Amino acid sequence: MSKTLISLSPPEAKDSQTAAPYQESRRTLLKYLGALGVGGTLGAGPLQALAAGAAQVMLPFENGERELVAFPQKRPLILLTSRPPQLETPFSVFNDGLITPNDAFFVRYHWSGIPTSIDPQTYRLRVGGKVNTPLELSLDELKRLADPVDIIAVNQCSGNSRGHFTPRANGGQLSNGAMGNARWTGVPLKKVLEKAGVQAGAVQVSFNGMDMPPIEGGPDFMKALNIDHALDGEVMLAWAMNGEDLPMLNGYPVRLIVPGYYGTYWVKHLSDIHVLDKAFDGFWMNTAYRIPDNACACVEPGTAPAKTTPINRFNVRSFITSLTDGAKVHAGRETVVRGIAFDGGYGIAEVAFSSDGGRTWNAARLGKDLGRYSFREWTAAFKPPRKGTYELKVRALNRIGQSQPMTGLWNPAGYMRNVVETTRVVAA
Ligand SMILES: Nc1nc2c(c(=O)[nH]1)N[C@H]1C(S)=C(S)[C@@H](COP(=O)(O)O)O[C@H]1N2
Ligand SMILES: [Mo]
Repeated sequence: MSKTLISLSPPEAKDSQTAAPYQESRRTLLKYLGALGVGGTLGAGPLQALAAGAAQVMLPFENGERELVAFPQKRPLILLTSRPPQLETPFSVFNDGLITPNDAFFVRYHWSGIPTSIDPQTYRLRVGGKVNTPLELSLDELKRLADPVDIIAVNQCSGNSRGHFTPRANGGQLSNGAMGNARWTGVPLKKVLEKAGVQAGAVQVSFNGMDMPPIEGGPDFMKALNIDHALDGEVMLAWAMNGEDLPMLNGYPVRLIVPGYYGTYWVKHLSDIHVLDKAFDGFWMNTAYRIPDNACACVEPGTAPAKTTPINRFNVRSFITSLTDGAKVHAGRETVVRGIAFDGGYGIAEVAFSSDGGRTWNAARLGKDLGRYSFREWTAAFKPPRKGTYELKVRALNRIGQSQPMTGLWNPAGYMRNVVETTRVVAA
């Protein structure tokens, strides 16, 4: 299976952006598999190698066996589907640093008709609809349209952690790796829309990328934002991620960045921006990516919501990254536990840590503030007084008082999971 996957979509155009990385990544995979050796241990979060030498992992839920596969420009990542590519970041990566490396960043697509080589010379971004001057911008023109801006922001899939829902929710059975934090460089969408001149009566702006459904009649992946959101100065058209061109699979050459909002809005390979005088009514806004329209975005497990609304901002989440389930610690000795927290852009105010299953909580120490859309590091001292099993929990609070539920909330699509996570460790 891996063989088919890594040879997926070989580059056609020699001068394209993708040619070298495609070859490079084949070598990387071979190197990686070699390095794994017998009994290949990944040291990878809650993941354990399944079989000797096999690049496989076991996610902590039923049917959680997955292959690790290296796609172009990517290190081996957890394979959910190959057509379209859907790759999850091994959780251990989140303990390596607050910024998720480009080659470890998760990948999500809806249709298999993805671009495999894009010529930056002929690429054009079209801006049309209710504007005074429709635009057709080359990549260079876009880069020179305004002073470039940088933002560190988390991109998280609506279905991140879906595999952990009880009862199980339909959709890609992901663990906690469909998220990542990167520094994005580009220009504010506002500047582009101003250049085109938004006409009075504009209501929404729709976004389309270069990928296409492989079957006729399949709804093209398109998203929309309200006009005031599109003009807020923060929504951005990015061409760089952590100081490099966007990887092909993360939206080369340009993608939308919608800070604090679920990844579904972060349209990749952006080709068309359309200003509308009414709400966009495409499938991916009107039917898919909707949540129960109530305060918890949840319903009684197994039931359907009476009313839904488009998914929007992240809720609050936090994770322990330095210890994985089943890890061993020393009784009577202090361990510094570390992790990450984030929310939809209000900023993390507090992180609380418990080593007794949530009976008592202590404030964790917050790390450097990289901006309110970024992962925030936290650390907490943990000194298990005696031998035995300890249930570690972490709970974050944002600046507007939102926190995380102690038991998981449920919705039919398995979106927005943000239960207080539990890590069991053994002191010996
Ligand atoms: N063109 C295009 N953009 C897209 C999608 C897609 O299918 N096609 N999927 C969206 C979804 S649901 C998510 S979660 C993010 C994932 O971004 P990533 O693949 O860079 O991690 O891309 C978004 N942008
Ligand atoms: Mo997503």
